[in-house]
Amino acid sequence: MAKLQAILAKKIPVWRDEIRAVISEKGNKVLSECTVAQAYGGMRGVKCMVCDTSEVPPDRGLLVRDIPIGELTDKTPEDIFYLLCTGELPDASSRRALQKDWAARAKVPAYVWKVLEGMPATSHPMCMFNTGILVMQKESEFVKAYNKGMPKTDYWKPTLEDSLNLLAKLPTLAAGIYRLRFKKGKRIAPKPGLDWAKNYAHMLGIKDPKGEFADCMRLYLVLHCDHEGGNVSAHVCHTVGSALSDPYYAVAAGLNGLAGPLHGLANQECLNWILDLRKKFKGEPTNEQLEKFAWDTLNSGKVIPGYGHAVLRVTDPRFTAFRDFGMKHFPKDPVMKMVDQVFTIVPEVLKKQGKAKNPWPNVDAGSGALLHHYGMREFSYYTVLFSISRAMGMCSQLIVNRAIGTPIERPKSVPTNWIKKNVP
Ligand code: NMX
Ligand code: MLT
Repeated sequence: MAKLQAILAKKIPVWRDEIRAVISEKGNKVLSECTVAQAYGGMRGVKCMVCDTSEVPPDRGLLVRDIPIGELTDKTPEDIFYLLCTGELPDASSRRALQKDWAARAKVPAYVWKVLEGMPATSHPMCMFNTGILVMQKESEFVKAYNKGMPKTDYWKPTLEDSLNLLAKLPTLAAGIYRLRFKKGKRIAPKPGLDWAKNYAHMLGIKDPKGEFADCMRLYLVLHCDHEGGNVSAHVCHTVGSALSDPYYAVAAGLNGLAGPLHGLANQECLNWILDLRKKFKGEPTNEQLEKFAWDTLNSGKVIPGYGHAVLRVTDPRFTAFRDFGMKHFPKDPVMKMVDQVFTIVPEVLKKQGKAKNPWPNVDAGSGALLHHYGMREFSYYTVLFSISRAMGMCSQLIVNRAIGTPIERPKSVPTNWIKKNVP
């Protein structure tokens, strides 16, 4: 991908100088403290890593390279990947170049399908997706160049190459898994000339006479792109990548974290929760019934999926963008209406309960309603969609980290006895 490579080659020496200067000027200054409660509590709020691709200020939500995600909702995933990697939105010719590049690399090797076809018919689509990525590890250009003894300063180049190869194939892989796992018929080949998101929609084979579903896929792939460096999937990917494991290993590792119900799997859980609610009350519940259902969930020791966040303290702008899309295209859809009704009731319930630090909806609270509307009703597939997009964030973080020479991740742990003895 000559254009992206060229712009990175220009920017990377500048980033390296900038970081060297920051470390030399502020290297001994304290960024954050870590209390005993934080060490036991998932390191919440401890500022101890750097991520330049995106940031999540608790009161604003996702900024991709300083641009609020709400201002990027009309972009394509190609725009977003370019922005994540370089800090700039592409011009039309750079966007087209990336589209063409991805299209040229989109074919998934035949051996991948053989492995996936051999998996149990009840395998979770996330397990199939991550297996598909891992099986392709043998293609890694990073491994080849590393084994030849490339200099450290070049690590980012084959990392970019692996990232482009991998990202280009993800829609083909994901669509093939959808059709295989849910018995939708033969795989549909990518169509020349279509961009990443449109091709994905095309290969899924969902009826789309007005092109609205393809636009929904575009939005989906844009909104889930990245969420700074500390979320489970990004952090895992970074840690694995810091051992110089190649992007196939690192991204698959990160996505295994995204497959957890407290992280990306919440989107499947969330729609289930809403549909259970509809089933229980045989249609739209009253506000009182909804409130009681929310309390019953909490009192049974479960979380309300799609609500709360480890960093955010406001309504997630990604939720707002999905809700706006749904309200624009199908305001009367019964599930969409329920997403809205839940939004009016659940934050108040969570506030009353007083446990969750953030009572507001996160990205997963409304995304499933859109897919449900367009006829994609296989909930266990929803996190795969999240994954295709989030792989852009993980890959761009890997590229930047290799470029700036981030060392192996190795924080210090201490035993409980050490804390008892040494912390006054
Ligand atoms: N429903 C019920 N209880 C909650 C919720 C919720 N939605 N959110 C937080 N809490 C509880 C949490 O379980 C904890 O309880 P306890 O003290 O008994 O352990 C307490 O409130 C304090 O938790 P927080 O500090 O507010 O949240 P934390 O940073 O630990 O966790 C999440 C963040 C996102 C894991 C949590 O809010 C949650 O489990 N939400 C529901 C699952 C979800 O929507 N996950 C998707 C997140 C976005 N994504 O895509 O990754
Ligand atoms: C994400 O998009 O990764 C989630 O909102 C989780 C997080 O940021 O912790």
